[in-house]
Amino acid sequence: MKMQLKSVWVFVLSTILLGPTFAGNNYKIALVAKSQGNGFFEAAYQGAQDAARELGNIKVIYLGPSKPTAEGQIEIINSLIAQKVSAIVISANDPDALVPSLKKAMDRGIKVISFDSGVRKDGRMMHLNPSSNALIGEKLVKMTQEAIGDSGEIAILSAAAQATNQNMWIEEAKKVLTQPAYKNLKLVSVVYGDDQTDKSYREAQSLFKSFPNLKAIIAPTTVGVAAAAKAVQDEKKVGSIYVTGLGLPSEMAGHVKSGAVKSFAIWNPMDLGYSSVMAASQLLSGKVRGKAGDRVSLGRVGTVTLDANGEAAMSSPFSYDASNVEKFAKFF
Ligand code: RAM
Repeated sequence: MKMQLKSVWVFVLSTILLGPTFAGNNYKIALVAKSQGNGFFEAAYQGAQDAARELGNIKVIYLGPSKPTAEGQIEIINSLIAQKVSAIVISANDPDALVPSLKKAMDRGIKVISFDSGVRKDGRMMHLNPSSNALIGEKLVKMTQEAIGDSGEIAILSAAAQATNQNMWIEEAKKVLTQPAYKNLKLVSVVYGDDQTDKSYREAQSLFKSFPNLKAIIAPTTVGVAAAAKAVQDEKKVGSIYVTGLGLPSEMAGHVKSGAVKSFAIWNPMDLGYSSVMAASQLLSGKVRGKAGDRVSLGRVGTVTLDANGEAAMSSPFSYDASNVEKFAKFF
């Protein structure tokens, strides 16, 4: 009896001193994608599960609306508040529209972090960018120049019109295009495929019709870049129109082989999901509060420091071409 009482006290004391992590409580973290059926987020979910296994005290649930809309995500957020999840890790379809519901979540003690596509500063505790936005913008323009040379008409095929990440990258790419080295690359149109394969494909076809001299499509979305490359192949435009952008090696290998794509880039989406859950767990333990200067450990990926906007970037974009695409296609 004496022994039993002692162990009860040890348990109570360790709970008070060490917090819920060591008291055996499980945290439920919701990973919310822009939409379902997108291989990028499925890969991020795999990484998120790796982080949960490594941490041991976390369960990750994966959700996303059927279409990449803010309304769909708001419904999901409201149900996560009702379920009393511990944290929401979300890639936003709109920087502003989710803020009221995410604020409500934070008021109820739920930790909120955006990853991939950001939420406005007051609607989350921190944001994890995959990479530096400026670097991504530069990479997109450089890959275009490598494909078509110094001059020609180019168009951008984006995801949803309100997507925070694509809009930032487009803004950065436009800045790069004003540099003297790129002055003859003429951006003629920006269109939106909403991260839907069919719509992206049709938007690419309309670009071919509207701009007969088009030489390149930049698609900073894994869904859009694969759909545009397929349209180039189907319409027998390989060699006259090149597609580049951000893609998954597993979805792009065939398009590199066909010649529709010379090169494209991406970061590791599994690492991004892993890092986001690692960051969420630091918010849950109280080690990170989302303040400028906070150092956030991303486990095997490294450590990042939050800037004045409560943001950090995970790594650099990596590019793929015929020399390495097959090798990475096995992973994501
Ligand atoms: C799509 C999504 C995602 C983006 C990638 C590059 O899968 O729009 O948010 O990061 O493309």
